[in-house]
Amino acid sequence: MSIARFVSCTAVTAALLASASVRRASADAPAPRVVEVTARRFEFTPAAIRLRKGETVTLRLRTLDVRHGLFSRPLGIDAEFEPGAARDVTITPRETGTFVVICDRFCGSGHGNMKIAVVVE
Ligand SMILES: [Cu+2]
Repeated sequence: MSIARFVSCTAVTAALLASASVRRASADAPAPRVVEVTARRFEFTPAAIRLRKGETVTLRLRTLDVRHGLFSRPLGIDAEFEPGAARDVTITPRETGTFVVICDRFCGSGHGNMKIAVVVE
């Protein structure tokens, strides 16, 4: 094997190893913490959630009765979920503060009270 060919093979091997380790790193990344959120007329459980700024979290949304929504512009949440299936919404809060997350699908007379206080620390 010529020197040039050896160097070329070594470079290709190094590149393959580097890309393999990048793939492995992302595959090994811990799964986001899952926060279960249950909706029913006219409340969410839990009514308050604490998150950490920069932490990726999956909100697993379920409804016990009718279709509900979950909306917060600052947190980037805009989801609708129906009976019979969980809906996952993954977010990474970028700002600290307290955010009011609302149901934005009309679900009855108490709909306006459906809120979650999300505290990002
Ligand atoms: Cu509602």
